[in-house]
Amino acid sequence: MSLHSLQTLAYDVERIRQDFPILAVQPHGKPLAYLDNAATTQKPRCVLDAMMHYYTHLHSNVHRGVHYLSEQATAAYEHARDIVASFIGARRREEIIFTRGTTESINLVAASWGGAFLRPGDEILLTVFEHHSNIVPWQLVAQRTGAQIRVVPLEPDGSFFVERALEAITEQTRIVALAHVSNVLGIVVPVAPIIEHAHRVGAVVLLDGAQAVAHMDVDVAELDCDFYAFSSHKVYGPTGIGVLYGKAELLERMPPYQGGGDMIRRVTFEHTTYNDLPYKFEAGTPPIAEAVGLGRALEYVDSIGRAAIAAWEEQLVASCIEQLVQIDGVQLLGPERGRAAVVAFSVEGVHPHDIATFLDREGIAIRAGHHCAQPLMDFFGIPASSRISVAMYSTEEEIERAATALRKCITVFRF
Ligand code: 7TS
Repeated sequence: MSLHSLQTLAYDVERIRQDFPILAVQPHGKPLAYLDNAATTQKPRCVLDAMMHYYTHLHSNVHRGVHYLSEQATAAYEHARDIVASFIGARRREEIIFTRGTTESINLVAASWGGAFLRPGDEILLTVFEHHSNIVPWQLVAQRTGAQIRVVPLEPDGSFFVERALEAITEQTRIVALAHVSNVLGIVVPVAPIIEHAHRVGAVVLLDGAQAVAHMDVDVAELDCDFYAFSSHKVYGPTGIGVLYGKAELLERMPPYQGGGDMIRRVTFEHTTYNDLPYKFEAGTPPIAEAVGLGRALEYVDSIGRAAIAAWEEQLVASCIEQLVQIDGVQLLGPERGRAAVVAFSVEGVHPHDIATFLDREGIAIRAGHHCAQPLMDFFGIPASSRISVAMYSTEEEIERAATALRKCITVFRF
């Protein structure tokens, strides 16, 4: 028996589901099938408890008081940083910066690194499947600096060829910013050769890990990426907090992103000196309870096991694709293999919003829209698509319910 089958045999999804109180909600009187996990994941009770415990026992502001609660809060906040560092394999805790989410992490790099180091004629390399949050910050900094945006195209069958990315990296490339996992195509991008080649020409690499960290092992030191961004709420943690990993030597050379309390060492009206990493990039009172919640979420993920979760989700995605491609008129976006927890599709003659609304009446939550990837929708020549995305608590039964409801929906709506 393969390691995968052994892992999924041992996987007790019903026990895991017990940890997520929200899964008991019954939309329209139907059992909830929450299949919109790429938008955000649900939270296990231990995360909610950790945040409640923080507010009922530890809360104060961090890094500024000598009193008991301030020390407790600071310890809890900084412990969360250690958990994050260890979760993504950062060598040093100062390389972990807490932000509001993936979006802010990317904006930070674009504004600070981009603002300081990009010059007219420099190239920023993106891919056609980037989320808007990995496009617009680069457009803003390109306008400011005169740098150019270049885009790695896709093959018509939706697959992404590493060769295309390698070809697009030139002597002018200063940064390659790309999704580790696409939130529409679901593909796990083979980033290693891209990172290696980018480094050869002296470019840095930012990976948008928003759709990766909940579904696979991520080791930033092994990847050797320069920046890695992700959001807590997509990995079972609270909203309002995210992470930017950056190599210390780069972060040291970058100017602050925002000014305010905590990020300074000494302020006069004439001159300000900045705090050490990571505080130089954490202006103002940070999301303390959220950091505690995120830390607990990552511990929870590791208590289930990332390999076990990946194996479970892989089976669900394979089954989902198998069922969808058999439905007349369903067009899968992206390749059938090499993907993480996301399955987007279009249906000939039926609008994605009608599909999502129809499924909602059955208690099934899926996403319909452009998924904040309008350039990719343009590439496929469609305004929107539907998307099923799974998490550690998803079940085969939920996938079957979605496929059955989709079949029913198509017969109702197509004429
Ligand atoms: N990058 C990718 C690849 C994403 O999927 C998302 C959110 C973001 C960045 C932005 O993350 P945020 O937490 O800062 O908002 N993606 C989605 C989605 O696919 N549906 O809703 C949000």
